[in-house]
Amino acid sequence: MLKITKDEATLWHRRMLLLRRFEEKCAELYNATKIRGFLHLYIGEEACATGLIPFLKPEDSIIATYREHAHALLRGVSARAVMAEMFGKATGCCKGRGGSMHIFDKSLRFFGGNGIVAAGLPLAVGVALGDKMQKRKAVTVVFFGEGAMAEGEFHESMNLAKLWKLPVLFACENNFYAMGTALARSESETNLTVKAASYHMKVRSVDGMDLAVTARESLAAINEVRESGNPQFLEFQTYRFRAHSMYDPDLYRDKAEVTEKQKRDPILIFEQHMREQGFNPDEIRPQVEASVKAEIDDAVKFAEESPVEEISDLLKDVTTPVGAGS
Ligand SMILES: Cc1ncc(C[n+]2csc(CCOP(=O)(O)OP(=O)(O)O)c2C)c(N)n1
Repeated sequence: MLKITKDEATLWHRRMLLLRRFEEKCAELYNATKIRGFLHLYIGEEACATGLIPFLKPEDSIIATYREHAHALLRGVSARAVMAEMFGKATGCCKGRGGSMHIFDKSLRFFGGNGIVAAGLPLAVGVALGDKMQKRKAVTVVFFGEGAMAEGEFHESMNLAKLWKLPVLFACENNFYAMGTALARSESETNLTVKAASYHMKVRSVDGMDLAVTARESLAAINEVRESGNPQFLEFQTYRFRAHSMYDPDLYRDKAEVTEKQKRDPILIFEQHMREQGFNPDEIRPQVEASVKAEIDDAVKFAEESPVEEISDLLKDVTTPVGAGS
């Protein structure tokens, strides 16, 4: 791992701890029925987005899936705006109309949050095409699960991105399960980089549990996409520690498998790196935990106290098809 300072180590450590604690709080609030609808947690996968998003520039764009709370927070959507959105409150980033799966912030070029598997890929191609046509030198990153690679949209998007030379970084978060379906049960080719390489773009497959690796490889990929203006494919091999969603009884995998994978918790792996660099995480952690807790408590209080949207605003921002109604 590259040498980093104590302040840098603390910052990266805090980023992952914020995501972990934020989502643990979301699970608690979901069970208390404060958060309704669907809720998909990213717990276990934190090193993927944490190793990538901080390296993006303001002019770059991000598109994610329904498992996107972490991505939004890392991009700078405030914990208040994300939490209020999940509560369905008017102060949420989408006025409470989107909920957990549709976190969106145009000002940060964070274009969702999307409930449809693989739907973010063609959106990313469109955003990158728009940038290219308007001569803006920017990178579009699209995050998706390996389940999206069994969809036609994956192939159409990869094909057009390469054919039209678009600066898209296809970032696959391979947690080896698409809902209850293990990779080998849904893919004839389980080596995802083989599929991606058939589109003649540079591919990488990296350990998605080790922040030192995800950060190094993501930075390289982002720089190369920016400089070349061409797409690339980056696979993070990762694992989700929680069920697919809060509704999922998680019966398709052995508990022993989950326990085994939890030994490679990305936060613990990073703490080991901290020790190797001469910093004691046990000394740093209490302060970081306290500041993370304060940020989350503030977000929950804000969401609790915020109003829901006025009924009179129900049709505001709703597009009426031409010719419909009177
Ligand atoms: C087009 C489409 N088909 C099916 C679903 C139902 N569905 C929701 S999540 C999911 C699994 C997706 O797995 P993956 O892409 O690997 O992402 P992960 O949930 O593992 O992050 C499926 C099949 C959907 N939302 N959209």
